[in-house]
Amino acid sequence: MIGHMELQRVAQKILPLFSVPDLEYSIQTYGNGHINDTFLISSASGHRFILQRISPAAFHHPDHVMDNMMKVTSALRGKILSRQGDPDREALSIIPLHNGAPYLTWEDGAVWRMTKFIPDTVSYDLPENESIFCESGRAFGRFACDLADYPADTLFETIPHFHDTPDRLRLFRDACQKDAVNRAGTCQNVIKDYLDRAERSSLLTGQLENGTLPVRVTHNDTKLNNVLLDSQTLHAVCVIDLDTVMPGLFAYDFGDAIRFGASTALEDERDTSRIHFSLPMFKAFAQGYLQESGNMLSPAEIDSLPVGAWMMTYECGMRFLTDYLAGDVYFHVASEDHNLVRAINQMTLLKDMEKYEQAMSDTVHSSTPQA
Ligand code: ADP
Ligand code: GN1
Ligand code: MG
Repeated sequence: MIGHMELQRVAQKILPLFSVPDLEYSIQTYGNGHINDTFLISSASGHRFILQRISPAAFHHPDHVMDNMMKVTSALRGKILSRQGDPDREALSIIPLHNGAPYLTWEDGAVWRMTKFIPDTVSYDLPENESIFCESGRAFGRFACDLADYPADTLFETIPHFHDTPDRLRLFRDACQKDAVNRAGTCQNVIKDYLDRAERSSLLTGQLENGTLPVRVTHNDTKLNNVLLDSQTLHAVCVIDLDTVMPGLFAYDFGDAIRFGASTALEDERDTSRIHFSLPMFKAFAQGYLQESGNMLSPAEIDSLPVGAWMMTYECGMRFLTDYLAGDVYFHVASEDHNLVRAINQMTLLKDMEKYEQAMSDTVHSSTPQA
């Protein structure tokens, strides 16, 4: 893995190749993403940009990521303009290189891209109140509507089988068996918790395969910190982190947002007594999401939303545990047991969530606008 100093050095070196107005910029690491390397680029005259190295560990075809990103941002800009919005604030804007190319491929093969920094916004790792989470629901609901007429089959699958939970289970079983860095012995209980739930892993993929649930254009990584809110009004401004926009199910987007934001604790909280499922937060997100998108969801899709919450929590926890067993090759980690802590955290949340299945179902039905 490339070190931090080396990344800064490359960032410094490639900066003049991008079409930015000033000659001198400071570079600082930015944000709390687990995948890409993100830098804030600022000049004395006040120009700011986001420079990112797309993670080669996560994305094996960064050209596909950029192709999707260009298509999706252009479609979103069209929708934003048609409702008299501000496309430079409500959508990501790609800054090309001086030679017109939309991104840079560095000598080691890694892809770097630049976007306009969207000023006067905040992103949260935990919703401070229900209205913040409701706004995030609105943002993803609007995102779903804005891309509803976009042909999903023209987008690349930037990570094949990304939310194919049975496939994630297969990779998890492989990692348990290989036990590449001799860690399986230390976490048998949590491994068992995940394996005990294997039977439910195909609930969504089964309905996708038999046509009960339609393929949609989805974001697939709907964490609260992938939405920027206006720092004054706290209204949702822009959905970011478009690397995994591809064909998927609405249940994935709804579910992943719930997994992250309807927990009373951060994803890497170690003290399991602090981790609970929050039904009020679930309600807030469901209301925001369904107010915006409810009219276009089929009855089967509405029914699938609580299943999505369960599935995304199960799947993400299993992905953390798989990465722990493989020696931390995918997610950024800050300590040796970071991925294990996250996997235990997600399992704790999942067990609590399992008590609320009926309440979740009642909530999505009562939050859906009547036709
Ligand atoms: P990752 O895939 O690693 O999560 P993101 O694209 O989500 O990377 O970026 C990481 C963080 O950087 C975001 O959570 C957000 O706080 C910030 N960020 C990214 N793009 C922008 C932007 N255009 N304007 C302002 N902040 C941004
Ligand atoms: C990653 O990129 P970021 O930090 O927004 C991951 C998601 C996980 C999430 C868990 C491309 O999201 O799938 O749910 O971490 N993104 C990718 O925090 O794997
Ligand atoms: Mg992100």
